Amino acid sequence: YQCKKCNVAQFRYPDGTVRLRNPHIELMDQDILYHLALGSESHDLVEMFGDVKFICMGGTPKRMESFAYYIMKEIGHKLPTGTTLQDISQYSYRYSMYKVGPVLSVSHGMGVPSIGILLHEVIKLMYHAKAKDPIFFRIGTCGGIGLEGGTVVISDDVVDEMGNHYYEVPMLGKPVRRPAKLDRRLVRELRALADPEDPYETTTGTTMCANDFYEGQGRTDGAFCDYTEAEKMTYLTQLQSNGVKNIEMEVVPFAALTHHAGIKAAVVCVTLLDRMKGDQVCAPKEVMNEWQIRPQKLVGRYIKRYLQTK
Ligand code: R2B
Ligand code: URA
Repeated sequence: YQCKKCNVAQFRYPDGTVRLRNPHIELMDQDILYHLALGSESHDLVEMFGDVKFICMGGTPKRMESFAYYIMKEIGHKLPTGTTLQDISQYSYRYSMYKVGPVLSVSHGMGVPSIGILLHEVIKLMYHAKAKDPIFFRIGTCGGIGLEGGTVVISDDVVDEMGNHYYEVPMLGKPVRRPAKLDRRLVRELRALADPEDPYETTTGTTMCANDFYEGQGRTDGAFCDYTEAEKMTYLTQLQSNGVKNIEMEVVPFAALTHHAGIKAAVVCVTLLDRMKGDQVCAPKEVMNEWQIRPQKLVGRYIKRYLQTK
């Protein structure tokens, strides 16, 4: 059933472990998580990942490595002496994955297909590992609409470029739609963790997921452009009046596939620019690096609180 309060489909086993909506998996001799360089027979997934509680995803391997080190410091996790963090999925040459106690930090690449593949495999990983009530976060970057660069946006609703609230995947030649919904309670909890002393704004709103960075986001600085600056501004203004606060490229499958699996999930992104003022991402590297830590701090605070109250 679907929880009225939090929006999430309750599709887990009573002990909180992840159930798969796929009868084939348990009939297979082994399940190879190809893009993670892991397998249900080649690895003891329960031993390796059974204690995972938080899966944090973001676009780049480097950012997810630094998040792993950041969260290690925050939760006071110690590595065995003489060891460093290892990229568990190193030999997939696709995604990077780091584990720090109950936290997994995984890169998802850019765009819908890339995060879609990762979600299939990470959800199966949680199933094989028998992890209990895992919570998924996407900590990312985005373009803001009427928001200064460096603003943190917690997504409370999700749309695609056509204004749809679902993820549509062609299966066997037919389109299948899955509702793209995020956990409302988690949005409130994250928002409450924003520090009023922070020298930047943390807000909530609708996030639009685009399939392209340039024309798909109404930019005029791509290799091609068939509309005018005025038409672009009309479009962005329209989005703004529909409650869209930011544009990125993964939120629809992220919300839809976690919801379909009955997994609590949230998306926290920092704006790299205000799209009402321009298209080019031109903030200096150091400034951008500081901005990218902001969603990590908020999610880090959530994880820390959660572990302290347990
Ligand atoms: C935000 O940034 C990337 C594009 O630059 C994309 O992955 C996203 O969602
Ligand atoms: N990521 C996006 O998808 N769009 C932006 O404008 C900035 C980052």
